[in-house]
Amino acid sequence: MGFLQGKRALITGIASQRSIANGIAEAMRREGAELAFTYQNDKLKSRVEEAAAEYGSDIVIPLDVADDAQIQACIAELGKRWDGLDILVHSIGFAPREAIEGGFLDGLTRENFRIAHDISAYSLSALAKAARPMMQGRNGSILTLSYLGAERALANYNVMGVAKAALEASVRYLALNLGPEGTRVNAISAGPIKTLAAAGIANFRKMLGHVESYAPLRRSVTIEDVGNVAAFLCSDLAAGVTGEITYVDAGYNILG
Ligand code: 0WD
Repeated sequence: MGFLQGKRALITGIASQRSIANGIAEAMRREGAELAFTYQNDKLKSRVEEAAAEYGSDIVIPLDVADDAQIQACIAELGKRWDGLDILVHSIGFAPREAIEGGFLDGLTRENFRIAHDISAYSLSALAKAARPMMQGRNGSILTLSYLGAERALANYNVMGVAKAALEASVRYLALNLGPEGTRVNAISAGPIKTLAAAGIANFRKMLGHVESYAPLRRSVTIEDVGNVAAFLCSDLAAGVTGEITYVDAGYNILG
């Protein structure tokens, strides 16, 4: 029996086969969880429906986190199928392209800053708030995805790093707020993985090469590596862990 048997998980952020959310869905399904999915727009609908079918699910709900009404509608829709939710996976991030290339100030505008924070950071708390009634008292677990650029100044990551810092602080405040009702909140800080979101970051291949040469494990990580840790963190095996940022980066973050 898998260690997520009997758990129900909502997975956001599948945009392609390579999405980290796909690795997470695969591991959670393998461990026995029942899954539901969201898709950002009509372009992604059929892709997410295919992925869902692969994981034995027919719950596929539209969700653009930029829209408050869609956040409410998504949870309402989920509530028609499930009477409770055990796991919420937030695997969503976005910043306008010109803000994640060149110097931090080059692509900086009030609007780019707002969008990066709205989509990449605020959406976690907004989803947590909407899902709260469905998650209360179930030893539930919320998980998001962060990156080392939240705490170190990394070339090109720019405003996304500032948004990830807000995301990581949100993890701690959500953990404090939701802990008394039994819900845990954690993040995985993943090493670079070639996905659609990553392709938007200038010099991404160079970053990947650097990790492969210098990380203690001398390799980059895969969506399977991240998926396995995500499944563990959202399971009762991790019942004592909340408010944490867990690195799945082949050890890269420990380098001086
Ligand atoms: O190296 C990497 N790939 C890392 C990614 C290292 C460390 C962390 N991360 C984070 C990302 O910042 C993100 O938070 O992991 C999370 C998942 O990213 P991913 O799997 O690397 O990227 P991708 O497959 O592109 O999925 C992210 C998806 C979007 O994809 P695109 O590329 O189409 O923007 O987030 C979704 C969307 O499907 N997304 C939204 N979903 C709902 N509403 C929205 C939105 N407004 N915007 C983006």
